[in-house]
Amino acid sequence: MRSQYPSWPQELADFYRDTGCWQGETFGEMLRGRAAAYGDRIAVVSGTSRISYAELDARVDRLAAGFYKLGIRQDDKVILQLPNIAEFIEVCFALFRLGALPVFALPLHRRSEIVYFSEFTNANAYIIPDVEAGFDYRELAAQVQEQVPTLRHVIVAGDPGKFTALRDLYADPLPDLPGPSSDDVAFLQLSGGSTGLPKLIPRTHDDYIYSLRMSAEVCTLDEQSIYLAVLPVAHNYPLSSPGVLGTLYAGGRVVLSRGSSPDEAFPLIERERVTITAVVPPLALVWLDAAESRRSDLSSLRLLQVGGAKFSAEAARKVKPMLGCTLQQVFGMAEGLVNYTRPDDPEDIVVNTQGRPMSPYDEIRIVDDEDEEVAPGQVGHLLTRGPYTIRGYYKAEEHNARAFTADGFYRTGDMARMTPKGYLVVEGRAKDQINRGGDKVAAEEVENHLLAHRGVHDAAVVSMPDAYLGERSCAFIVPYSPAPSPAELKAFLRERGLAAYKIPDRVEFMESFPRTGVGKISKKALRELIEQKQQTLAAPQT
Ligand code: OOB
Repeated sequence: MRSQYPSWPQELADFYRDTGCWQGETFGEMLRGRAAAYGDRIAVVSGTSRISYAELDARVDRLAAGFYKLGIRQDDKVILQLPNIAEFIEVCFALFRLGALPVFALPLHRRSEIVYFSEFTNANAYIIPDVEAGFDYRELAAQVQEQVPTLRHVIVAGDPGKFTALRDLYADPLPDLPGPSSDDVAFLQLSGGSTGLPKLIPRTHDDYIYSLRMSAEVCTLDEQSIYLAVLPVAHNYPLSSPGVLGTLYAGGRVVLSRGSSPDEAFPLIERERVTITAVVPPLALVWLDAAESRRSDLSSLRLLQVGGAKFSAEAARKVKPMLGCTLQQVFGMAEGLVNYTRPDDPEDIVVNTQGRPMSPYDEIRIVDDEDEEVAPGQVGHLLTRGPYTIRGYYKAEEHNARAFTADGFYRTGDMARMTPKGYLVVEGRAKDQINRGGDKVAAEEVENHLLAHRGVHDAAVVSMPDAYLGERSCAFIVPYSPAPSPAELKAFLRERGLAAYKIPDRVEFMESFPRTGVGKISKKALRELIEQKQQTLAAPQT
């Protein structure tokens, strides 16, 4: 079984233990420890409920017992697709305690993604809300279950319909439940991806808890910290950088928000006296705009984290004057490495760089196309290795051989340079991905879906610049005759159950694709083409 989860070589694992990075603690133990230390202090605020550390710990024990009675065991995979509600945290820790692995789906994932995760991980349970943001997840679950009969349990937070109610599972705690050890994989996180099928990232208790500890330290979290989660907490950034788990690690308080608009977030910041929160660049722009016209008191906010996609220096400069708090740029990846600007860094660094690695044991290499290190300060491919960066994706041997160097460095796919002070500046991307305001779209995945349409002879998906999202996606199509319309193609992708953010923002038709010298489609030429065309286009395509 373990070979499905590539791991660190013994020598490095020993090193990370000897240096105290990995401390042999599991998530179950971590929560137990916090409950003992902070008892009645509020750990989680969600809607009208306020849950103390002791209550959270007790509820997690009861839920773990319920999952166990249902038949969920160590190393079982459970697709978790909950929004930002307290149940997300309870389910996570209950599964962690059992040694069952949550697979973190995003709220926007639909049939195509969920069926794939379920089949690929051989999951036996799927946990969903009833209706969220106008979408009935029970209908989605019914469709998924029809296609994947091995998905035995659908568990619903809220009105269960024909499925199992999460609230009915809480049972008397079972003593002596078998649990995982700290070097076991705790969950599977999603990769932003650049391949036809999404890759899954195995993170261990040891490595992830280390990343929480370092994140909490770098962000100077303590028991007084109040973290507001507005981004979907299944994502690595709001989950652990320092996010929900880092805040609980530090004994602080997590405030969960289902929405991220200023209308929802600002009153919560004011009411709960939030000290730190995390946004993606487009959301930062919305908040900056709204700060002027709204009278919410944001004075408690100490740190605004912006990450997931490049934040322009121009917007970065506005954060302090307009929101009254310090900006922290966060450049991270679900595979591991997280870089932060430090709260006491000078303005020049905070505005113009994407931070530096959080751990002294993060190893960074910046190399050319031949894997040779570039001269200091030059732009190159960013490679990394370290105590919380994975050594391979789950069940992806062939891909791993390309995505990692022989000595275990992860090829991030990012183009970056390092300043003399050791800060990274992201200069571009070599991977075939569109970063749509922090939402990652793997071009090949969308191309494969497009190729399934009988009017499509060939397809190439590229990014196009966008003032708000940073990038949007454009699908170039070589059609068969009669050519399908853009609306027809988009509807086709929706019917195939693809998440909405992956559906191309624009569709362009051409007779043949520009090719590179070796005959590959030249995506560079396509990007230039759409950029030129965009400059002459007035209205967006519907
Ligand atoms: C975070 O994680 P992922 O896995 O969704 O995406 C990782 C990729 C990076 O390789 C890079 O291409 C891009 O997202 N990225 C940034 C960035 N932060 C992420 N590109 C430019 N500037 C930044 N600040 O996105 C993630 C995970 C943990 C913490 C923060 C972000």
